[in-house]
Formats: sequence, structure tokens, C-alpha cells
Amino acid sequence: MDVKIERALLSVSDKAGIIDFARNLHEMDVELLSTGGTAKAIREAGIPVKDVSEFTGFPEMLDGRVKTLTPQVHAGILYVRDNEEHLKTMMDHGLGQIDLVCVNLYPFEETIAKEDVSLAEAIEQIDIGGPTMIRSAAKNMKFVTVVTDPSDYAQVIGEMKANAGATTEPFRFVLGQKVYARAAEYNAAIATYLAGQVADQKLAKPFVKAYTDGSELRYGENSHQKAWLYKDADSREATIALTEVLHGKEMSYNNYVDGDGALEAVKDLSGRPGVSVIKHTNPCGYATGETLAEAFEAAWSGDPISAFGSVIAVTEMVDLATAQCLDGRFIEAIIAPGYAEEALDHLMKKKNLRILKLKKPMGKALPQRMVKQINGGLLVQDVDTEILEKWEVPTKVAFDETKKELAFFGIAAVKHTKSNAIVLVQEYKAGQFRVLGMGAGQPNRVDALKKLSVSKAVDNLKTENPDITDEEIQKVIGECVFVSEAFFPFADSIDAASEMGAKFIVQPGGSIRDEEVIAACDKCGIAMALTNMRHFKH
Ligand code: 93A
Repeated sequence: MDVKIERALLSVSDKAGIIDFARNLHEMDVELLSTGGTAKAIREAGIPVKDVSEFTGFPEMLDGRVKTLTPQVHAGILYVRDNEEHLKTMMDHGLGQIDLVCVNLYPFEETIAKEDVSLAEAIEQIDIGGPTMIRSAAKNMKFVTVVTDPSDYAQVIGEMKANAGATTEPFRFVLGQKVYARAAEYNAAIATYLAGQVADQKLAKPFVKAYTDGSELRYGENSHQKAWLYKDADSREATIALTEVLHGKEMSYNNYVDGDGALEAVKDLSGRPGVSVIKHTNPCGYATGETLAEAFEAAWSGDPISAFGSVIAVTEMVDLATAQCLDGRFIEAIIAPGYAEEALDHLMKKKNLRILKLKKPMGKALPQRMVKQINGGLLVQDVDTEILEKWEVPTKVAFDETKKELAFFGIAAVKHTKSNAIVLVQEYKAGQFRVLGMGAGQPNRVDALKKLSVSKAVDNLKTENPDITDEEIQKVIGECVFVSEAFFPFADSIDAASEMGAKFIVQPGGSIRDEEVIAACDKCGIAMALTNMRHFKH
């Protein structure tokens, strides 16, 4: 069907040839509508043109971001000319038809080809209204002529002149098809550019990719919060996001958060039987053992009450003896590199227990970036993967060499504990270590030490041996190492530790009162090592 062009909307960034085109249209009695810059150019050439804002009844707004994105424009383009309902709707709303759309898009490709273009400038050059109009027109190419390439202007005019001001359907089809090719090319340029930006920032590339893989969780931290998990399928290491759930209830948001804490903490014990017991992201239990079952019991003993409802990660294949450690104990999830068949059978008797198997081998956490969201922004930092295996001992009492391995076990534990954090670690049998008491997430360090880590340790010792005397407790604590993830701002923590019998303290140092803290240690006969590396975790 030939369609006569009575009204045209011209909106072009590349103004080449537009004046001639407009003049030719005008001479064939076509009413011209146009957007700001295009209307100005046409008007200056002495050709009558109506501003699109007059046609729509809306001013161009938001710095030109909304010029043609209105029902007047899009209904005018999209209504089906031989559909009674559509015609009636157009009449009812006083809308007028647009028969020809002539658009070329904001020069996104040219913009990004320039040197030193900012992301904001590039984004401003993403055309929304133009592609929308040409896609509307091309969808309705049965009736509407759409021109996107200045080199087609002459042909359009030729076609109209040959057809008494109309275009033919096959010609409109050719022009319409071009639209989607151009739109695809334009979008591809934007997508490629933005992907490059993301890679440049070495930030969210895997997450953007993972965005396609986002799976909805039952709910977020609380039941009124929606939540999703996005996986980084490219991760080179074992991660909680990439585990296989072999059995049990669906993983929840909080299970993933604690699972992450458990797995990342236990990675620092990899290479030997090791277990982390995590509650609210903190290792309330953390231990090594000659066997995995022994490590499990030692970790559990760090805080048997809090371990209820915890998430546990282990460094090795779970054997039957370890699986049996869970008997009569409630935990949310267990994460392991693998499970012996009989161990899995045993664990699967617990209907709800989530049994997770790692997809990559267990190893120390790899250096990478981590992202934390704050309202209105993202914070990015390197993951805290390091533990400095060196220190200086400024106190009069030397740090016993035999305590060194225990101390570094303690640094691994405290690194995974929320600040302000103190852990009290014990060599519970030759060469095997456990957290005996920990204080996490306290606004002040003395509380983390005195009120939490020490009192937890005392509780544990009394639970294990109800007949233990205070002297005996002091003696055990004297054999432990206190580890602080950040410096002691005052000497008060040292005094508190000393009261409980502390003999070994490890901390990064760096406070302006280090001298006072060292003097306090000297006064109490405490050996203190300074690692020079803080492990804040907020
Ligand atoms: O900013 S937009 O995405 N919003 C719109 O509503 C809109 N309408 C047309 N870009 C829009 N356009 C584009 O403006 C056209 O694709 C064309 O490239 C340009 C023409 O603007 P002017 O006539 O003011 O030079």
C-alpha cells in the first residue's frame, strides 16, 4: 500500500543534507515537526517547521533527555492505520499521525573514539529518544517511512515524487529493516564500551557477567527483604557461591553470608585438618587437629553454646568419624571439599542439614578485590589475604619461640573476626591449636578482651573440668596467646589481660601510646610481639 506523507518528524544529530530534505518535503506540502537543534537549523533556512513540543504539548525537558518520548509522538507513529479501534483511540485523545520519521542518533561512537572522554560524557551521548522513535516507526513500517541514513534522503524524495507524495510498502520495508541493524550496532557499541569501562576499573566485570546468573533467594537478611545471589563463575578459587548443595534445605541469604565467613576462615588452615565454626560471620570455633574429627571437637569446644545453629567449614574430606561429631548437634550447614560415602549417608539422615561440596580445591584465599556497598556508592579494596610471618618483640620478656606457631594460628583466627576483636588461642595438645575464647565486634577493645574472650575461655575451661581451680585457670591462660587484630590504644587492656594471667600478647602496634603499652607489659612480665600488620574487619 502506498502511504502519502502528510506529516514528518525530523530529529537529527548529523545535520548533513537535512535542509535540502526538509525543503523538498515542505514543497510536497508535508508538515514538518522537529526537535530543538534540528528545528532551529530548518527555521534558519527559511523553511516552516513546528517544534515537536508544540505538537506534544510538552516542553523538551531534563536537558533534552525527554524530547520525543511522549504518547503524542509514539501513538502518532505506532497506531495501525486501518484498525478501527486505533483510529478511534487517536480521535478520542486528539492525537495526530506522523507518517515519516527522519532520525539519526546521538554520536555515541564518535564520542567514545575521542581521547579522554569521561564515562559521564559518554553516557550523556547514549540516545534514548532517537532509537525509540525509529524502532516505533520500523515496527509500523507497513504505514510509516523511517529514514536513518542521510544518504537515503534523495531516494526518499525521488520515491515520493514518483508516487504523488507517497512511499511504497517495499521501499518502507527496506528502510525499516535498516533500523534494527543500526539499533543493534548502536547498542553493541554501548555495550562494548561499558564492558571495557568495567574491565578498566577491574571491578565488577565478573559480577556484571554473573548478573545473567542471578538466582532469587527465599528472602534477604530478614523476611521482608528480597534477595538474590550472583555468582562469579570465573572465580579461580573455592567459594561459597560456587558450592554444590548435595542435600538439605535451600541455602538462605544468611547461610551464604556465614558460609562465606566459614570457608574464608578455614582456608587459612588448609593443608592440615582444620575446622571453622561460624556464627554471624565470626569464628566462634576455630581449630586444627591430628584428625578432622579432633579438629571438629576442638573447634566446637571454643563456644559450644554459640555453635548451635552455626555454619561449619572444614579443610578436608569429611570421614565418618567427623560426620558422627554432628550427632545430637544442630548446625545450619557444613562445607567441605568432599565427603566419604558413609559420611554422606550418615549426614543425610539430618533432613534439614545443608551439605555443601566445594567445586574447586581448598587452598589459601587468592589476592583479589572485594566490593562493599554503601548508600550511593561502592567501596573497593584488596581482600585481606596476607598474614605477615614476622614480628618484633619490644618487651623485656622475650616471646617464647615455642609459642610462635600458636601465635600465627591466633592471627589467622583474629583476621576473620569482626573488629574490635581479641582471640585467646590455646595449644590444646602438642602442635594442635584452638580458639579458647573470642570477643568480636565490640566498640572497645577492653570489653572484647576482658568481658568476652577471657570470660568465654574461663567458661569453657569450667565446662570441660568443673573442678578446675582459679589458679589452674590462670595457669592455662598463661600458656595461651592473646591476639588483637589492631593496636591497643591504651594500656588498660594489658592490665586486664595480666589480671587474668596473660603472659603472651600479639598485636600490630602503631599506637601513639605503644611505649605505655610496652611498659605495662614489662611491669606485668608479659611478652608482647608487634606484627606491624593490622587486620581490621568491619
Ligand atoms: O535525549 S534523548 O534520548 N531523548 C529524546 O526524547 C530524544 N528525541 C530525539 N534524544 C532524543 N532525540 C535525539 O536528539 C535524536 O535521536 C537526535 O539524534 C537528536 C536531535 O536533537 P536536536 O534536534 O535537538 O539537535
